[in-house]
Amino acid sequence: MLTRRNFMKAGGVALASLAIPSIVGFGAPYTARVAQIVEIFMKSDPQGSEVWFDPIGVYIEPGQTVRWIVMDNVHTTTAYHPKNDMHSLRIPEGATPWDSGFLVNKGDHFDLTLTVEGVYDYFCMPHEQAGMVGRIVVGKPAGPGALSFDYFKGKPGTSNWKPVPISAQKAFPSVEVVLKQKIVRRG
Ligand SMILES: [Cu+2]
Repeated sequence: MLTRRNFMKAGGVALASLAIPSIVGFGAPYTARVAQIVEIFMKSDPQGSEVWFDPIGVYIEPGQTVRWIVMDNVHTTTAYHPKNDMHSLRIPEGATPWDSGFLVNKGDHFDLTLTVEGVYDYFCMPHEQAGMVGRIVVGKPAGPGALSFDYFKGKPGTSNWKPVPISAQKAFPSVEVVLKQKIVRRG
């Protein structure tokens, strides 16, 4: 029989290191906190002139799941990766790129579990030029997403990569701010 004491011996320490009270709130029971999914809402004003991810920056532990949810308008969550229409690489080299495709109806969502540590930059396909981008830091910040937007200039095999538009560059929260605040809302 698995007593509470044995359970704590078996997994208590590892579970404790995954708990992030600042993201999930202090009221949740211990076990619920460990499994918490971090939600990112995809928003728009009624005219569609203002569009954004809320929050725009999040910090998670390796193995945690992020869920993007449509509130208004039509959006995608798409990794900065050459496999996505030759966009420049801004997720860790060892990570799998994602593209949700169009999420159309309110409540439509896309889940992603991130295990490779590093910085993950992503955009919304129809709204990248409007600055609809976001940043996730998983564990230790590292990889291309932690570098400048033009880090690949002159490197072999990257001449057809699309740089992040200036309007979108300006929207990203810095890695430092994401690490400090854990959840970053649009300024
Ligand atoms: Cu969008």
